[in-house]
Amino acid sequence: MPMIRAAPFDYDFPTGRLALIVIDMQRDFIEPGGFGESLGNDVSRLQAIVPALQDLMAACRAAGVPIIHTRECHRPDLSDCPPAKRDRGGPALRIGDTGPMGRILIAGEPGAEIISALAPEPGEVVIDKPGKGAFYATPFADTLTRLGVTHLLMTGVTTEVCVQTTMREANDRGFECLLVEDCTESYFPEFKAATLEMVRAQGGIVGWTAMSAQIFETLEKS
Ligand code: C5J
Repeated sequence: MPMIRAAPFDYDFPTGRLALIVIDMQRDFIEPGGFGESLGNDVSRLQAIVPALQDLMAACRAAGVPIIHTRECHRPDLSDCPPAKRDRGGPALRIGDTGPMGRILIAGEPGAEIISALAPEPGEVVIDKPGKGAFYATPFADTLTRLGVTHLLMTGVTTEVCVQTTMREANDRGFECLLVEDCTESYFPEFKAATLEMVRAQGGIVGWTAMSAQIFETLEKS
């Protein structure tokens, strides 16, 4: 079986049982005027991973590796948004408020859309999720089962919030997860670094990490 050179050790690359997971590459997190900026963050940091993620998505599409996208968003009536999530911290714009890209983190609004540079292609699954993790209150688990997937390449934003939560949820369900270092980003560089360390510590207690170059190398050979 092909392997990806990864940390803390090589990662199996079972063609046909692998999926690329792209977490929350939405305008609300990545562009000025959205949810991320309303929380006081510098959103330009997240834009830096877009070219590497574009290349990885193109390589996966060419190799027939399915891509599953997620979007963190809520119903327009906010019935799936707990007040604890909406009110905590008193942000300048709360979930459901109207900002420059429509209502913040509401399904169907411009800000909740995936950025155009990483737009899903027809036939790719897009999971709308009300939580930080992609398994909570979504068909994500059923989708992975339907596709026969056992190994997940994890990417997207933010590393220590929705990406890490989803990776931990997946790990608990028996998936083998690899976090792609140059295809994930945080508003806080030290949180990204800590997440990479904690994922691969203790013999890969949550999973693996590797740069996208290692994945391209293996995709080309497989
Ligand atoms: C956050 C996310 N950071 N997608 N969401 O609130 O990580």
